Amino acid sequence: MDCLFCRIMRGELPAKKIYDDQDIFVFEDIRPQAPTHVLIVPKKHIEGLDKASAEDAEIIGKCHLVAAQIARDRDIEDGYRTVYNVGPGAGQSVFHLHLHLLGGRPLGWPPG
Ligand code: DGP
Repeated sequence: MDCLFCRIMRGELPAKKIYDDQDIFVFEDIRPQAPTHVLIVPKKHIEGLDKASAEDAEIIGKCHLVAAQIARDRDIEDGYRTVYNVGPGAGQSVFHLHLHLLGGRPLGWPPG
């Protein structure tokens, strides 16, 4: 499939891999917005949270648990954020579901 993140996961494009299992691939964001900024990506091609269905519930939950484990490993549990940008109005630019994990600096609220 001609999808940027599918191509990264197939190894056709380079990325700094953090974690890989049968369901999930994690790599460093190419334009980090915080000292930790990684993308947690289900291997299943789902275009975005708005396109997910009940059968995707487990993988969506697993993405969050992987995020929590990475935050633990990186010792950023003082404060981190997980984010799905959904739709162009929220800044979604890659239409393959991905959870942002941001941390390692103070995070303001509300986000922009
Ligand atoms: P979003 O805007 O929510 O769709 O997030 C897409 C993120 O993907 C954005 O933070 C930048 C990142 N990104 C885009 N292209 C690449 C790439 O080729 N490699 C990596 N590692 N990250 C990318």
